[in-house]
Amino acid sequence: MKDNGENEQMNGAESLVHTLLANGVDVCFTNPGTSEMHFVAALDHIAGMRSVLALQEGVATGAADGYYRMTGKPASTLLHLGPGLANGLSNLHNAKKAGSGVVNIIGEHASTHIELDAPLTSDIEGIARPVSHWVHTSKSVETVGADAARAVQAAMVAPGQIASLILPSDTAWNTGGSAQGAIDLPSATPFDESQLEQAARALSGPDTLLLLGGAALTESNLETAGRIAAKTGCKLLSEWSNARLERGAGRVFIGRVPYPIDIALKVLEPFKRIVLIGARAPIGFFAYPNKPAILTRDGAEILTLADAGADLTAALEALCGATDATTTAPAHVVAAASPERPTGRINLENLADLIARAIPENAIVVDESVTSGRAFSPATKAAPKHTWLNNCGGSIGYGMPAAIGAAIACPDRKVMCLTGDGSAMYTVQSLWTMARENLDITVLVFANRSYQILRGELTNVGVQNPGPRAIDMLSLDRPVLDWVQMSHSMGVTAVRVSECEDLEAALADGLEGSRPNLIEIVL
Ligand SMILES: Cc1ncc(C[n+]2csc(CCOP(=O)(O)OP(=O)(O)O)c2C)c(N)n1
Repeated sequence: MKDNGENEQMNGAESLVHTLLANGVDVCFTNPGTSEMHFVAALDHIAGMRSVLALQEGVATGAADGYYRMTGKPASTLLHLGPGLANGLSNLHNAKKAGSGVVNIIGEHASTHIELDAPLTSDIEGIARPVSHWVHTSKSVETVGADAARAVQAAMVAPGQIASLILPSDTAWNTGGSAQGAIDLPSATPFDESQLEQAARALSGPDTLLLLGGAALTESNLETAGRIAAKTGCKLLSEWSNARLERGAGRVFIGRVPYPIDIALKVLEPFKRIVLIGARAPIGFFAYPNKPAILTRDGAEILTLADAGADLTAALEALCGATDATTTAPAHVVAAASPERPTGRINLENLADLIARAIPENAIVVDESVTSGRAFSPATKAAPKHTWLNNCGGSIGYGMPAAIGAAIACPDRKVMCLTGDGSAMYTVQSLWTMARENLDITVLVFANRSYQILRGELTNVGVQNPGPRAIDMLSLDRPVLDWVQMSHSMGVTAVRVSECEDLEAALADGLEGSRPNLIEIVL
């Protein structure tokens, strides 16, 4: 970093880059424009920031989400004014719901230019606010460094927040910038100790549930939960969407509250008392005519011991002590097992088995498989140890971008990206970034050539016997999407398979190398 004497010469963009680096933000997922050129120039001559170009902003913001989940520290994004930010909103929404920290740097016109209402002028703060916990526009070059430090601080509020720093181009190009060194980062808030005794008393027997989410799902926290379950007889479940779940042989298995409303109601019906640690009380993903929105039984007693921003390890350990379970062996520890080798035409059951057989030790699995993945959780539970990432905001197009962020965060781990064909089309440009950065990602595209889930949802909302026009709006087969050609055109090798033997061979090939590759699975 330049010393104080040289700060006189530092422009705002340089003070921003130095400050981000000093505060541990050393990756930038970027799609810049003219108003961000000084930031680009600063990245060019200040060493230390890995800059990753994305061809659509949703790729950049989704990658920042995946990166935070795997490192626990924010990446930055560089976005071009209001429209560039707007393209990235969907995956910022997902990141916000996942509790991921992201530092968005959004270019703005020079302050003297805004009043002229040029074509790209927009209400950037207004666009940023719904997906951000913290929004600030730098007022002058002198404050850019301090503003950037506050942005990192805001992004690190547990479990992780979205910080959006808007940088007018004159604050970037003017000199007089001052870099801020490392600042204190916030720590998690304490859990609610006043609920501890009641929570410990509440858990007893199979009609009681310990429901976990967020940072409660690490390997060691799950082990603590397993001890509590063994001692009290309570059931364990996680939320439907988990930002990061550690699973596999040797770990405590935890199921998820199911997505389909009728099944979720059935699974939750038995529980009279529920203790929440890092999770919210279960609600329906959507409202459906004549179905409840609250998924727990009437009169269920629900206690929140710790919300997502609290110290969840401390909460679990305290609960373990209060239930006298500290020396109890954990329940639900999974023994290693592998399904039989399937053969013949691929269907949803043998697909799950093939994936379970292929997951490498220590892999990261990014899951946006939608209906094709309904059997994956039970089938893969005894695979070698791995990390599973779900889409937490329900806005599709998160999978391939999050896989990029995870691969950049963990270059020594294999990443498998499981995605529906409909979902993958939203951020298909991800393939180009995977190729350019030579990331170790194997993408499995489930080509059922339809928005299959919505066919089921038609029935769920009470539409009987949908006609051809309704079905046509949910069909992707006119024309058929050619994933092999698309992938090749962006520099990623690809194969198409429809038989188990071919998928098995393609997975072995793809996972053996360290280059990105794609397998189109025709269902
Ligand atoms: C941004 C966004 N647009 C639309 C939707 C509605 N939606 C939910 S699932 C889905 C289709 C998913 O298709 P695909 O990934 O092929 O999975 P499948 O349903 O076929 O299993 C759509 C369009 C959404 N969730 N998010």
